Amino acid sequence: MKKKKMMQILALAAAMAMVMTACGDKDSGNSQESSKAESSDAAESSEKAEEESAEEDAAGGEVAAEGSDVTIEAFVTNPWTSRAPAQDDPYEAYIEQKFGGDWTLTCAMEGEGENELVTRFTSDAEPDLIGFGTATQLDMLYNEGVLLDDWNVYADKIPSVLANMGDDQIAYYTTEDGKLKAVGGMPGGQIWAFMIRQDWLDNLELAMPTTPEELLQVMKAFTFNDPDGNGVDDTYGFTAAGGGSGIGEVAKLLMMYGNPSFYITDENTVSHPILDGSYKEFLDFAKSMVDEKVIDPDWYTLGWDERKPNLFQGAYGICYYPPEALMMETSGGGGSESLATGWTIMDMCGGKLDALDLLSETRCSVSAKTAEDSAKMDIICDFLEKTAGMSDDYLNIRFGAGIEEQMGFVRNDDGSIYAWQDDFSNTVFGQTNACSWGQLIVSRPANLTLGATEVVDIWTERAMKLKNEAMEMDRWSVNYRFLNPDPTVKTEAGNVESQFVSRYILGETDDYDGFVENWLSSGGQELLEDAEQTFRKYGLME
Ligand SMILES: [Ca+2]
Ligand SMILES: [Ca+2]
Repeated sequence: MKKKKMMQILALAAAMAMVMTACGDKDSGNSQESSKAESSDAAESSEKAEEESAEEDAAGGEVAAEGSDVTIEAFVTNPWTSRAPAQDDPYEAYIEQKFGGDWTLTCAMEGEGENELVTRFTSDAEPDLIGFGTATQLDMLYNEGVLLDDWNVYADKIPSVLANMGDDQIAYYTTEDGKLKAVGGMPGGQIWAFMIRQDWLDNLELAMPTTPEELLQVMKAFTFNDPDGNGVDDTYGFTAAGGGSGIGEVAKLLMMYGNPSFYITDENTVSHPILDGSYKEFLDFAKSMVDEKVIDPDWYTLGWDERKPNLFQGAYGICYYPPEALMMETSGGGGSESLATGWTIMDMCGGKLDALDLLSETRCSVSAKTAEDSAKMDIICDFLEKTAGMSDDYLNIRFGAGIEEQMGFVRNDDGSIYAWQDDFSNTVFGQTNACSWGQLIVSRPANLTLGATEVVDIWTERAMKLKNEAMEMDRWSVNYRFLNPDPTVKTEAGNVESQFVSRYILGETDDYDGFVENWLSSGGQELLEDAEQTFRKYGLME
């Protein structure tokens, strides 16, 4: 079982690394970063007594459903789900028994979601219900006119879905002429924060840093003053997992100095950290960190997974990580229990954390052909409505409660929910289909916590406490989360940025003004204009 857990966590980490890489872009408001981090972010339990009967019911439903002439193919492109569905899928049986129809699930290969969808639509074999991993995939098909034109038509069948999405998310998916392109779960992704070792601060009699200068001093002490008191030079102030393709979490230090992306100034104009100078301050801090050797020297090359053993063994004094995932993964990775209480949320040293996610991790729609079939739409709307929010059907499908052994959830008096998965290899992160089906309807409300044991342990206690603290932190304006620029332009400008950042930090160039010009002419100016247009479209600026 230990080994299984480890495998699970490794799989998690791999998925996360993928996400982090994919999210090198700070402009992608709705980004996957959080979501993927789901890996880290992951997480999210029932009455065992119900399990057996549920299984029997499900099995009975399957028999009946296979006889149904209403077939519904669900198709998901989220990178978490890129594997073949299990045989004799109990989730499929549960859904068929609950909602009717003969369902099947198709998971796109990792990174191939867009291509596979295009192929399906162009060969007249479009799936019915599609869970899009990115808004770009949704827009591509919606703009081709091959998806349901307007979900508002079904408003009376999915009131809970629309209520849970929230006004901002609905606005994001609403076209200029008032049509709703897609539906999603509750807004939110993994909650990330800078984490710091309070026990090391205490050992060295240091206070929580509150400015970048103090932070650098703390990083030095964490690197050179034996903060863990073992007499060995075996610690670093900071860590990142650049994976050879970027600066990783170092980029998040920008948030000490200013907005992480495009924003509306006090003068009602649009600006960006690259243009307002805060980016330069961040670069200088990052360069000092590297020059002073207070960050793991492998920070630029280590992948997300490769860095984990050191992280779990307590080699780092500061990291950028979802606190919930840090607790869960450190526990699963064999970290000392002292790390459960050692890690705490770091002050942002004059800055703020990034805005909470505006969107849910997946957005769903149906093909235009499916929309013409009222029998299919009745079943699909019933499925979406009854799995909205944190309903029992949602928790069962998303976390296997009542469907698989060793999984369940508890509703606490304060409204929070604790979901537990006793065997990670057989859970939402692992080999069953909970993750895949769940990705159609995924929501990550902050009051949902996931643990590895039915009884809440120290790691889970800390995870909940730290997540709640992170939720209370000051955050930069959410406006940038509405941005959805042309992906080609964003990529081009992003490449110019990441190349310069690496060279600047490594001391190969100091031509910041030249970089700004290059960035503007390589898509930055277009992104600036897109941002202003978007802010005006949503009524965020005059
Ligand atoms: Ca079926
Ligand atoms: Ca030491």
